[in-house]
Amino acid sequence: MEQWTWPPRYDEGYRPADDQRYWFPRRETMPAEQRDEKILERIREVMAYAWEHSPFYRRKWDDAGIHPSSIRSLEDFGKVPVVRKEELRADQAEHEPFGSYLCVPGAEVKHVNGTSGTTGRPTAFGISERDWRSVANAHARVMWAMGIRPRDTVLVASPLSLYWGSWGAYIGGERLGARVFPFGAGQNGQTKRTLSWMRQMGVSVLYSTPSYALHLAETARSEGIDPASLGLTRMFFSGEPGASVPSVRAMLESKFGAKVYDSGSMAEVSPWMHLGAGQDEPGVFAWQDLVYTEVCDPGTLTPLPYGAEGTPVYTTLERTSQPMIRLLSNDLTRWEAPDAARGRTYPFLPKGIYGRIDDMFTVRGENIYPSAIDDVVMADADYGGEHRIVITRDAAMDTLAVQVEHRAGLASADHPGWTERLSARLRSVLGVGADVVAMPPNTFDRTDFKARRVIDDRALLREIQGGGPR
Ligand code: 8LE
Repeated sequence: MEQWTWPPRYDEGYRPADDQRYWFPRRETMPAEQRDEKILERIREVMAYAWEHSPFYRRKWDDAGIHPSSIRSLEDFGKVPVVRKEELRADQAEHEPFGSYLCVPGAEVKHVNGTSGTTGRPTAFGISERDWRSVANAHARVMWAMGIRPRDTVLVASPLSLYWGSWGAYIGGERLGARVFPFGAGQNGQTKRTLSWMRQMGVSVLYSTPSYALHLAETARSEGIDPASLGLTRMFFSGEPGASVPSVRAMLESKFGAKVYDSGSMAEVSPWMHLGAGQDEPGVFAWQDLVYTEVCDPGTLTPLPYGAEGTPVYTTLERTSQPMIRLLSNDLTRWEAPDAARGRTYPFLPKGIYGRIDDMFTVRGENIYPSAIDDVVMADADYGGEHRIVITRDAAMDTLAVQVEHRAGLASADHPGWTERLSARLRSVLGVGADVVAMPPNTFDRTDFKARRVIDDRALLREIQGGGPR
């Protein structure tokens, strides 16, 4: 049952006893150095496979003077050039519809997903049946680590369309033996209907984005329903920072009275839950035997040691249709060495993924992530449910303003004191001041999916000044 081979083989009939902590005890708890030896073997196999089947990788590595047989250590592997999303997009435009990194005959592609395509050309994911099953098995394993069991009913409350997030959660829950409920999200009036279906079906586990769960809680309140009465025991999230942002996590836990788990990397490297399931604590493990994760310097792209902060670079070890070999995420995180005290001997990302490097901005020399601002304002007792982060250029100096909804019932006489308090807290956390502006409750749109809270006037300014959009 517990095999670890290339290409992957899974026993579809296997399921641990309910009280077993690990789905695959050996793979999850083996000494990390032993696992690394196996990972190197696997990487060599995956690279040899891609070399044989993909003109994209062969060309790329040829240009860099690399052959799979020259990779003799994980350090050697760290020198293999990264793949950027733009390259995948360009390759797909040239080699419709799945790109020359598709390593199986087109007829073997049985599932199509894709990027939403809000920026640039959308990318299609062509997934073979074998890969679909590998992802289902991997996700079942990570969801097991979150404490999800066959007795659970799992509600998928993200869009069931091109988005791999929803399908990954769905097939993982199904493989685990739970009852799965593909309700989706994003249609008119759907949030209220979600609430009534949740109650009727006795949903015990929710999957969505953190923002949508908060929206769901708010909608429940406006319907006179206490979200804690919905009966959720667990909630797991992906798609955006939140589940490992302390105040967002605390808000989710307290509103729903349920345990919160973070997960998620990028759809391209599904099983995307290979970053997932902390130990009833914020943060995620990097399940290295599923997708090998390196944290690299964002400038030089060289791998960084444990303890460092950098950008994750991912390599799928179980994908055969569109394997990703050193895909650059352009996200930011910090990672820690495996610690046997955690049970699973995987590296640990204590704050999960903070956000995208592109979303980071610099005000008076300080690098600021929107998720750090979320953490401060959402921890406040008078926070009303949404906020916006506005960056403007004022006389050649970048300034930061945060418009924050206050809770209903906060007297207007209390607004100045409140905004000053928030401003002081932001200053102490971010190192720069921010103008905080009090806004009435329900000023801003809520999201069914991923939040977009940053309004960057400087980008507009650059565009007007002729630089064009970045
Ligand atoms: C912080 C992982 C998935 C399927 O849920 C997803 O959102 O994939 P997608 O649409 O390719 O978007 C990937 C990006 O979402 C990442 O690069 C990262 O910026 C963000 N993201 C996904 N999960 C998390 C996340 N950011 N924490 C997460 N748990």
